[in-house]
Amino acid sequence: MSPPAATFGEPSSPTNAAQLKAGFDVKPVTINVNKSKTLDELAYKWEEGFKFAPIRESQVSRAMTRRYFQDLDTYAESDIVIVGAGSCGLSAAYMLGKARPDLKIAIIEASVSPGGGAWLGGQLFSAMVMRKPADAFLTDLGVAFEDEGDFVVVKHAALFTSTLLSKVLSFPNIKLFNATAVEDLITRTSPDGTLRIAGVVTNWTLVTMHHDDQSCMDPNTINAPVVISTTGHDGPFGAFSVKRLVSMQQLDKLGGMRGLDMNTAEDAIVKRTREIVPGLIVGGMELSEVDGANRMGPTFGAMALSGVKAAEEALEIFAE
Ligand code: 48N
Repeated sequence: MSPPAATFGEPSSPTNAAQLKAGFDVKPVTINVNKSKTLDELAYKWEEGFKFAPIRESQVSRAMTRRYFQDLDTYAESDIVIVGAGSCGLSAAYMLGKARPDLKIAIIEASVSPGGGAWLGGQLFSAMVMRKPADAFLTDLGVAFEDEGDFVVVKHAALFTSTLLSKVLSFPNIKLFNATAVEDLITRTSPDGTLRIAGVVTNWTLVTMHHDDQSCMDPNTINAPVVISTTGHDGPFGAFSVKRLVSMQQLDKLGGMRGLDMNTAEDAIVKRTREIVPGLIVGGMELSEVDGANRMGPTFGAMALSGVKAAEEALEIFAE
């Protein structure tokens, strides 16, 4: 049975071209593909023959799936996996993207929308405060701020996060897999019993959230010699890797995040960002859970600079 004839208006597609050649009764469809226009050429001329270039739904599906599954294949072996695309994880990615364009970096973010807690400053207020010297990170990133002496203020936290996100996503060697959760760690144990983290175990976040009511939804994996975990302080998804280290008896217990003390918290988080176990670097507020550091509340300089430090720790491993 010959394939259904393409009715007029159906755009030609590779299938049609092949069918045409093979003599199927597919009406030749010629389309006047608009050359790209400038916005000025388009504006206010909606009635003068405005028309989107034709498309076939399968072309959209193939454009998305081909690329996604190619990315899964490419990043199945990554050099670095960053778990959590909050302000710390994205800052680490930004530093690594700049320093090592040769490294393959996968960012795994459980939420559909990356950015973690950095879309607002505090109590849903817009402005974001960063204490100096974190203004150096904003300057490097190209984010404007108001200088208030010992601290600076970005007019909207979303300006910082969207700028950082756009810079990170523009690196050709970095791939963000959002709506994807890390639900375990890949481990290797050397003959002397030393455990090394060797990658992550992933699943769609919506799947991860339903393991209690759907059985046997096995995960996927990404191998990587270095994992940077920045999953935030304890919450539904937070402090993931350090809690997993406890459950696999690599840590006795978590120190638990202490009360709010800005002056203590930010220095501690940045200074202690480090490789907790071979192959696993922890930064940002996840670290407060393992070390029992204070929380800093609505100031974000430590998140950016903890990301800078986490990147340095990773670069040292690759420099060896
Ligand atoms: O923004 P967060 O939660 O974490 P950080 O450490 O980047 O920034 C913390 C910062 O926003 C604060 O908490 C501020 C400074 N307040 C401090 C205070 O005292 O209150 O981002 C963590 C990201 C989120 O986007 C999560 O969705 C994601 O990590 N995530 C995961 N992604 C993948 N797999 C997981 N298992 C996972 N767990 C969390």
